Amino acid sequence: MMLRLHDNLTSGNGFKVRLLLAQLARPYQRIEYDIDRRETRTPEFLAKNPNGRIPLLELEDGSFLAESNAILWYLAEGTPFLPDGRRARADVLQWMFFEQYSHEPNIATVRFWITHAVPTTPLMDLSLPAKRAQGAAALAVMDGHLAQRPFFAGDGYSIADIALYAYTHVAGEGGFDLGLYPHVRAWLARVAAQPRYIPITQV
Ligand SMILES: N[C@@H](CCC(=O)N[C@@H](CS)C(=O)NCC(=O)O)C(=O)O
Repeated sequence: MMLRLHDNLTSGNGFKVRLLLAQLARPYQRIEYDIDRRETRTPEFLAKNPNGRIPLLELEDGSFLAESNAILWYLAEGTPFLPDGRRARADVLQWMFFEQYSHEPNIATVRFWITHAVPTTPLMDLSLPAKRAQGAAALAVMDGHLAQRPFFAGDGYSIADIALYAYTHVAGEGGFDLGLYPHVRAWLARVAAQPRYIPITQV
């Protein structure tokens, strides 16, 4: 059986996996879910991923792997997208954990609320200013790191860059001003210039 990606085309988390698969030139089947219609919350999908979220990679043996950054790590093992060396690999993990804790919950969540026209709740109103501030802080941390080096970890482009690129390059859709971060913008251009790069909505 071929790899099968359970996915949504607007999702940056899904895009991480689509981009790496494209750059690895690995064929796969893709199944689209309408997350606004809660298609990942059906009993059938929950049997595949009890956490009810895409991306979800169905492996050749029929088992399922969830969490975008775990999927990146699995696919990149043994390829140039995951560097050798204890320190370089730990640096990749450092930036992927940073992405999931300090970046994605702020930048991706605000983008989702806006682009999916999620009806406002009092909790969203309360948390929006903090999410904007924490998202901006994450972009500033990235800008500082990228002032010193072209990519996030190891000696070149890696899955740390893919993980952080996915929601950074569309941060403007959530109202974040990328004009404030020149080193981030230069890095976005370097990532988009990588061989076999695809845009977020391209399969
Ligand atoms: N930490 C997870 C987050 C996955 C996630 O939030 N997926 C969203 C789309 S980006 C989703 O499936 N939402 C549908 C839902 O929660 O019902 C990852 O990195 O894969």
